[in-house]
Amino acid sequence: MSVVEKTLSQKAIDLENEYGAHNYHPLPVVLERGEGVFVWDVEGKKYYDFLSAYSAVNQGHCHPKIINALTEQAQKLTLTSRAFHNDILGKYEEYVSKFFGFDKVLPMNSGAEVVETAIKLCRKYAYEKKGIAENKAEIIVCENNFHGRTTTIISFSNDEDARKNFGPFTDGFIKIEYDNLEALEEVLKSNNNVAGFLVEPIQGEAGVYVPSEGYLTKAKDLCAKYDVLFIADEVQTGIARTGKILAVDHENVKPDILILGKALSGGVYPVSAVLARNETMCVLKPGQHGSTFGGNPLACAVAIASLDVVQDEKLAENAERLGKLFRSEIEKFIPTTDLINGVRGKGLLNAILINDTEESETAWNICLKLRDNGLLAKPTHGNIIRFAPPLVMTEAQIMDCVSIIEKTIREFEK
Ligand code: IF1
Repeated sequence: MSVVEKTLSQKAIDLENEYGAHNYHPLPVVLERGEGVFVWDVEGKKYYDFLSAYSAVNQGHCHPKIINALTEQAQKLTLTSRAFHNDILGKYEEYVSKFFGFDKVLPMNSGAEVVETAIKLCRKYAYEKKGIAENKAEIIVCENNFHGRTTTIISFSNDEDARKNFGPFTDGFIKIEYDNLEALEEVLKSNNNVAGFLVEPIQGEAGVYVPSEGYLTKAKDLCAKYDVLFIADEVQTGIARTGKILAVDHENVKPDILILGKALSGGVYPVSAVLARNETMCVLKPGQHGSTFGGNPLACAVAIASLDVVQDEKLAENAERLGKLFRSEIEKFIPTTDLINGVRGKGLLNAILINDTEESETAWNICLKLRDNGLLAKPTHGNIIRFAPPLVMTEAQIMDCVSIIEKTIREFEK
């Protein structure tokens, strides 16, 4: 190769830069293949994936059972729209409803779509079943939330990058501090127009912020007391990621509305879902909500296989066990370095806190070094690195990853 010739990676990056919108700042690595907990770049270098596409690939890359379900269904029937029935939608709806213990499901595609769907459902329920005056419904949300990118969802974000110059915004949201029950009750007590409380059981984008023990139980109780729907966004925390099938299961909380996406398809295809009891879901009548691709045969086949894998391979139990091991290993390491302030998380959704400012480049530079050492992760904010490997990881592999992380931090100290 002559010195002027570009690497395959650089060519791919240049193409994205030239022809793609610049709405992302990816880590410079170009992947072409994935299998289980590993991905390979175009030069053939192998990495541990420690992001799992933001917890979409919980079942591991290209899981053979899921890929089989996809290819088999793809050769039979892919899309009918909801103008007609198809022979797998009902099967999937029964499977997913029973799997999570709800009466009914409403299938969509992306995470943002199901957050939108939940908001619409919650509002409609408030007007038609609770008697809130039209256009007066309010939904309580939390500071530093991340629920997606639509105009309505960013209306209640407090991330300036996500909001700036995208207005005008949607009204009807009240923001309170996360993990603060007094703030929640204060609003519930003083405002009769509250229809719902939308919350992430662990705040992912905020830096894997785990609320105090009992927060979700008490928040749910408060919602019940004031007749307000408790809406759990488990797009990132759901499907075994935190060591239980749902993160709310750690506190035995049953949401009134459950929002799922990402790993519902094992990262193979966009599949998302809203689940609720009959009384709530039945406010939606034909023509009032929908999606061309929502509930399509491919999505149904993929989602059934993805949930089968979670159950058959006991991924929740594995995440719980390996998560504890990971945090205890990192905790042992922390006193030996000045670079890490702490580790937190649940199951295999974890973050390490870097001893530097939010504006610093330290976490980014550590991620570049981790990449060089064969492990891919991405900072959230300048001083937090999220660690979320596929849940099919083995104990030996996670110990290998711990040593890569420790070695990288050591190199960094020099
Ligand atoms: C991106 C973060 C993770 C989510 C929750 C809904 C959605 C998401 C709790 C919307 C999406 C993604 C989107 C992704 C980055 C990523 C993310 F860093 F931004 F916060 F996972 F932590 N509810 N989260 O986390 O789902 O419409 O994207 O399918 O590139 O924006 P979507």
